[in-house]
Amino acid sequence: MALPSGLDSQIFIIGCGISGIGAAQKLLKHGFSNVRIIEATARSGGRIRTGRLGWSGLLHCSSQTLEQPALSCDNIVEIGANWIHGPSKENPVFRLACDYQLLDKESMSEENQAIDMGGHPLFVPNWFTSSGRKLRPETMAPAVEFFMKLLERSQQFYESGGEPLPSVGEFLKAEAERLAPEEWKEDQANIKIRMAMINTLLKVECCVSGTHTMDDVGLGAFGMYKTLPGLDCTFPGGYESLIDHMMKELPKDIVLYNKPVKCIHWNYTKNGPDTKGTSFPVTIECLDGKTFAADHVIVTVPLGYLKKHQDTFLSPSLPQHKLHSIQRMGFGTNNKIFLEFEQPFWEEDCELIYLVWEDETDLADVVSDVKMSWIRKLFGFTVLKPAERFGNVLCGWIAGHESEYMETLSEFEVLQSVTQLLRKFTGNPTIAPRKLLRSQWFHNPYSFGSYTYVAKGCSGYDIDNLAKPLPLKDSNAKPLQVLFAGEATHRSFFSTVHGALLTGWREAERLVSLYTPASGSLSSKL
Ligand code: 6YU
Repeated sequence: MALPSGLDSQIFIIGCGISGIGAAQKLLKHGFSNVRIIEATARSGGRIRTGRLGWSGLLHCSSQTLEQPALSCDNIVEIGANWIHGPSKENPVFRLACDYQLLDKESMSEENQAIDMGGHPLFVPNWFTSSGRKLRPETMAPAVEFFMKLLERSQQFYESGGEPLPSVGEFLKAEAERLAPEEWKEDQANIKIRMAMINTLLKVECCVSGTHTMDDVGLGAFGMYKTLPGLDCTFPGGYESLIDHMMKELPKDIVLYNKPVKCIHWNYTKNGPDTKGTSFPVTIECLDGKTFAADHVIVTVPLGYLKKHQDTFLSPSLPQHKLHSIQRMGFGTNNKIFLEFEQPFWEEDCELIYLVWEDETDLADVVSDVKMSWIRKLFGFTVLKPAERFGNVLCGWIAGHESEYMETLSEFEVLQSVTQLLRKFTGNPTIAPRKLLRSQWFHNPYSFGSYTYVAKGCSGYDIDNLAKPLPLKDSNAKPLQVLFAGEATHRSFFSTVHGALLTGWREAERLVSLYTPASGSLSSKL
């Protein structure tokens, strides 16, 4: 077998999100010299995307503007990833952000790193109902506490097995209906409104998991997702400041932008004028007809893209077990709707606004008529803090098919619906947001949704299957032709930025250990 020459191997990375950038960084650090990233769009960052409310087009705060955040970073909004989930030493995104000095002091403090909220930070809430009432914390806090305990229980089946129902949604609803009457028997007057609140909390979970309904999320695998300690924090200069810093460490011309890859031909030997007589096992075919010969390709495209193009993105097609795992795994939509107000209508310390529909006492986290009632799926708003930096800005959250339908409406139509909603819930007929910006992740042709969840009937083996490189181990063909990274390929941290980064590093390391860097020849591991 003709062996590639090691550190001068032609390595292409498909996708310039954080996993692709991380893979490139690691490969270059280990001495690989022919590394290129092919990106479909005109920008780096993928699902890390910082925009500005009130600007046409998306801009991001560059690292230079960090020195004067109050003036030049105002109106920053995160269209994609928002928080570092679990910012503590074990989190590679937190470590990078600290190294680049991108976080404020409080986020980096030992106290914040030690706080462990199990993935559900306790925001200071305000509750509004569909009859324009504001509810008191004493009325609503027990519903939140009750629901959090059920959620914790639903995560335990991963370790213990024996899950009584197939999905998280079915379990949460059955247990809430069974236990609530007993739990609140001394407080009959509030049972109905608390059940309506549980409905709202189910919609919150749809956003957290990035799914249409919690009935689609597998109960047995729910606890596979691991949280890290640390109080979730944001980037004062925008999440894209992290991408900016990482990109500065790469050679200037490493990325080929605006080059969607159409097909990866593997187990395909190409000898041509541009390959200088060498034979390469992989040819990358771009949509514009351009081709690139490669020894190795690291694929980092989102699972949503793979689902959509599973039959054509690789040739020969993906092996059956990999295809089945791609089909089984979940990839859903979570969108944001940013609104700016002249004056806040929420309390000064409020961090989260819940909307509770008083008529939703039967537990269901989907709406019956998406076109007419999509707005009911929007569970509420987080408040962008501090107001001196962001202005009076709320971020509305909406998941599922209702969210996908929202994307098809004009900004004006969305603004109208949200304004009506707010007037109804606050009882104030004059409330009028003055700016709106919403994300549209489902209609993004290079993601087709927001992030991965472990769907009903799916397990960690599906994630492992997806991550397995091609050709499979028992083949005699050249090894590690196509490798798979991206958030969907991390067993414990899928759906996160740190998960994505770790997978980029993992696949780069797989190539590093294939070669012996010192001699530039294949290592004894083969
Ligand atoms: C996090 C958070 N967060 C909100 C929203 C979204 C996401 N995430 P990329 O897609 O970045 O890169 C691939 C590139 O490939 C891309 O540039 C494409 O253009 C390109 N490409 C595609 N096709 C191509 C082709 N054919 N040719 C060439 N190029 C091509 N994560 O840590 N904190 O707050 C959020 C959030 C609205 C959309 C998030 C968050 C997810 C991250 O953004 C995401 O994982 C990474 O950026 C992905 O990087 P990548 O490199 O893999 O792909 C119990 C339990 C439940 C489990 N869930 C827990 C919840 C945790 C997630 N929460 C998220 C919440 C928010 C708010």
